[in-house]
Amino acid sequence: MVRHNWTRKVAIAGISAGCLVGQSLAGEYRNDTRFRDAVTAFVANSGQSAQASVLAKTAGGREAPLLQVATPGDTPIEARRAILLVGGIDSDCPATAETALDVITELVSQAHAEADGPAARLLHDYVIYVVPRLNPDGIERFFEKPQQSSRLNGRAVDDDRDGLVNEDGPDDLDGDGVISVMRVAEPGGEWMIDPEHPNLMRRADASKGEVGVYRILLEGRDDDNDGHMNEDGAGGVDPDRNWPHFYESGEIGVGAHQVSEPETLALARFVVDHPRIAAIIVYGRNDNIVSPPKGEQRDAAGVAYRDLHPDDVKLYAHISEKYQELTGLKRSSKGDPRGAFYAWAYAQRGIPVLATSVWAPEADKPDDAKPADTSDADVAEGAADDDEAQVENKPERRKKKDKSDDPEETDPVGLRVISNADNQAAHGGAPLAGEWRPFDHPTLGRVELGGVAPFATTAPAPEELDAIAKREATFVLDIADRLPRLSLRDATCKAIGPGVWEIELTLVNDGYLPTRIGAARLAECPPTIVRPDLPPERVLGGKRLERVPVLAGSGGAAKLRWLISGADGETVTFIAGSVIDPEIRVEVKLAAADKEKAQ
Ligand SMILES: [Ca+2]
Ligand SMILES: [Ca+2]
Ligand SMILES: [Ca+2]
Ligand SMILES: [Ca+2]
Repeated sequence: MVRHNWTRKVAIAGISAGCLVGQSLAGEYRNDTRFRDAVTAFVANSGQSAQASVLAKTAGGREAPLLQVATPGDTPIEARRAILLVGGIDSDCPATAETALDVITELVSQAHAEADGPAARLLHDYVIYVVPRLNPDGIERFFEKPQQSSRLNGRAVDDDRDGLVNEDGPDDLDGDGVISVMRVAEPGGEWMIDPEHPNLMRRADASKGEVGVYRILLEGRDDDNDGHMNEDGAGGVDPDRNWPHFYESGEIGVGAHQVSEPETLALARFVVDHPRIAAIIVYGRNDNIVSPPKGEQRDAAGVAYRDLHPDDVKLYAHISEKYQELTGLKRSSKGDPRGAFYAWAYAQRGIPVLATSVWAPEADKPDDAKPADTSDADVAEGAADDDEAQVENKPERRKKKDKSDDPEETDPVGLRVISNADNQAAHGGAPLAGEWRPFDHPTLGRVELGGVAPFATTAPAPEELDAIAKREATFVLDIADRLPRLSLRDATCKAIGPGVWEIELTLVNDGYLPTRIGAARLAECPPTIVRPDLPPERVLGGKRLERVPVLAGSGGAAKLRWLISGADGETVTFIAGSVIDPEIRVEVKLAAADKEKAQ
C-alpha cells in the first residue's frame, strides 16, 4: 500500500468551488525545476482544490509529481469515481507533460469562471488525479545540449555488458548542439534516398527492386574503441515499454523486468490502489482514439487481446469520432501496446483508457489530412527511430523481431529528413533540419550529417500548447460525461404473508459506458453488488448479495427481487456499489399503501 503524503490537507467543510482561482496557461516548455515550480504554483492557486505529492523518485534522482484535484461535495473524495490523466511518460513527446498540467489548470480555471459549469461539476462530483510528468529524466534531455530525442529514463544500464555504464553515447561531432543522424554510403546498406523527397531517407524495399545504399547511424564516434559506435549511451529504460501487457522480454530499453522502474512501479501501485479510477487519459506517443484499433489479435495463449476487446471496438470508434470533432486532431502516430502503460491499464485492469499524442505534424500535402494509421504515421515515428539507429550496433543483445508476431507493423518509411518546407509547416516556420552536410568522420571517413531534428515530429511549437490543452480539456469533460451512472429505481413492495414482503428493484446505468467494458470482464473486475441493509436472517428469498457483472450503457438495467421479513411501516435500505462503483442507496417503505398499489 502506497501512502501519499499530500503536501496540503484540505478540510472538506467550508470550501466551495467559489474559492477556485483563475489560472493561466504557460504556453512554453518547462524544464524539471520550472515544471515542479509550476506544479507548486498550480496547487497554491487552486483554491485548496489541488494537492501535490511525489509519486516516485526516479533512478535519475528526479521527482515525478502526482496531483489530486477535487472540490468538496456530497461524496467524500476517496469514495468518488476518479479520472486519471498521465503525461510525460514518453519523453520524446515533452509536450504531453505540459498538456497534462495545462489541462487540469484549464479545468480549474473554467470551474472558477463558471460555478455551475461542466468543469465545476466535474471537480465537485469526481476526483481528478494527474501524473503530469512520469519520465522527468527523459524529458530533461529536451532541454539539454546537445539535444537528443530519447524515451529512456535516467537509469544507468550497461547496455553492452562490458562492465562500464554509459561509456559510449552519441556525440555532437559538428558542435551544432544537436545529435543528428549520419548517413554512410555503403553498398548493401538498408537505406535509400526517397525518390519523391530528396532530403528524406527510407528503407529500401527489395521486393520492389529497390537497392539500399546507405547505413544510418546516430551522430557520434566509438568513444571506448571497442569496435562499436554509440553502443552504450545515457539511460536507461523506456517507462512506456516496461508494463506487463505484451512485455518484450529481452529487448533493449524495456527494463530488467516488468515495472522495474520506481516511476512505473509507483504508477502501477497507484492504479491498483485506486479501483475507482473509471477512465484514464494518456498523453503520449501512443494513440487509440484518433486511429482506434480493430481489436482482433490475441496473445500466444489466445486469451488477452493485443489492442481492444471486440466488445469495446464500437465504443472506441464512437469516442474517436467525438474526440476528433472536439479536438480537430485527425492524424496520429500509431499505438504500440507492447509493454505500454495505456495497454496494461486497459487490458489487465479493465479501465477505459484513451491514449492520444495530442498533436501531429502537418501532412506533407494538404490532402494527406486523414487518419494517420498508414504512411503518415511514419513521419511521426521518425524521431523514435533515433533510438533504433542507436541500437543498430548492438546485435548481440537485440532480439530479432519476428514480424509474423506483429502483422500490423508495416515496414516503416522510417527515418526521414524533413525538408525545410515541411519543417515550417510542422513548426510554425522555424527551420529544424537543413540539407545533408558532409563531415569527415574520424573512423568512417566522409559521411553526411542530417536527419530528422530531435523532436521535429513529436513536439509542437510552444505557441500551440495552450490551444492543445484547451481542446484536451473539452475531451476530459466529454469522457466524464460518459462514465457509468447507476441508480436504483422502480421499487415495488408486496405483502406475501404476515411480516413477509417481496421487494423488487431495478439497477439502471444511464451513463454511456457499460459498467464494465469488455476488457474489464476479461480481467475479472468485480461485479456491482446490490443488497438489502439487513441481517442475513431477515433475507428469506433472493440473494443476500446480488451480483450484477455488467450493465450496458444508455439505460442497461437489471431487475432484482428479494423476500424479506419486516414490520409494516418499516423502512429498509438497499445499497448498490462495489470497490469500483460508488455507493448508492435507496429506501423502501414496507407499507400497506405500497402493498395495495403493488396488488
Ligand atoms: Ca557499457
Ligand atoms: Ca550535431
Ligand atoms: Ca564503443
Ligand atoms: Ca560515442
